[in-house]
Parts: sequence; C-alpha cells; structure tokens
Amino acid sequence: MFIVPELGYAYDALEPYIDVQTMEIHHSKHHAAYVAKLNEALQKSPELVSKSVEELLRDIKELPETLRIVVQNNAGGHHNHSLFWQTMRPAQGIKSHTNLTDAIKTTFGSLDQFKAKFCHAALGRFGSGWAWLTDNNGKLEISTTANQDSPIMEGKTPILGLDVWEHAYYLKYQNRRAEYVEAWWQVVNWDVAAARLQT
Ligand code: MN3
Repeated sequence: MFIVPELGYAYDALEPYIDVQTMEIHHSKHHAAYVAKLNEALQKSPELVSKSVEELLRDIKELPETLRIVVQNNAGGHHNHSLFWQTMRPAQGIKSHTNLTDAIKTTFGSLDQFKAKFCHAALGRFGSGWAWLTDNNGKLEISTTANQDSPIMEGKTPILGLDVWEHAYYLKYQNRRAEYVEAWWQVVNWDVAAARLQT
C-alpha cells in the first residue's frame, strides 16, 4: 500500500510564495486521493503490489488496458506530487551553487536563461499538467506533460517538476500562472534536485 509522504515542513512554511490553504488542500486532499485511487486499483491486481511507483510508471505500457489509465493517472499523481514536495523548502534567500546549477549553466547558458525557458514551457502547457527539468540519458531537458503523466513513462529522470494544474495556484494567484511560476523559484530546494541528478 502506498502512503502520502510527510512534507518535511509545515503547510505554512512556503508562505508567502505558496499559501497555507493551497498547501494543505493539495497535500491532504489531492495527493491523498491519488494514493487512495492507486491503492484501490492495485488491490485488484496482486501481481503489481510489489512494484515501486517508479516501476509501475516505467512499465506502464505493459499493463492491461483496463488498468493502464487509472494507474497512469494515479501512480503519476503520487510520484509527481512526492517529488514536488521534496524539491521545495522554505525560502532561504540564498542561490545555491550545486552540480545541478553548473550543469544548467552548461546546457542553457545561465540560470536566468534556464528559468525563462522553463517558465515559457510552464505557461505553454495548455490545461492541466506539469513542467519538468529532466535528465534524459545524461542530457538536461525542459519539457511538459499533460495531466499526471510522468517523464518516467518516457524513460527520463525527473529532476524538478512544477505542478501547473489550477489547484496548485488558483486560491492565491487565480488565473495568473506566470506569477505563480515566478514565485516558485523562491522555494525550490536545489540541494534535493541536485542529489537527483547524481543518482
Ligand atoms: Mn497537484
């Protein structure tokens, strides 16, 4: 049985960039619902319960048709949100220097150019989905996915992911997705993201 992981910080810890009410609903209701639906779906398929969420996503195309969409949506929702919580932290006002920021500068020219390109991708994702920085066989890439689809389904390792579903920002930012994306940089946990690049 999968469980909703602890945040590791309080619901109000990302204020004022991400508000306490959004954090509480997002974690305790939205994420919890993905986990509950994933567990429910897997109960009918005992051969799958020993698999990790990463394995479920990596091998998604091998699942029977009747299970595939529900697992894709809810395993994706579980993995995407777990990563999202881990790669945020209370704003520190410090620009971290890590192996990841070095790799970003090599690939995208500068951290600012990377942020601009990532923001452009996040704003260009129509409807609900995610914007990603991924490691695609050693190459850093910016991409987006629809709904709760995971880059793992495409063989990529997600390094940073930004939830651009309206439930992630609407209470505070309403239709102003660009302001939300801009604010999010303040709470990115670069150290955790950098550790993901090494693995
Ligand atoms: Mn969400």
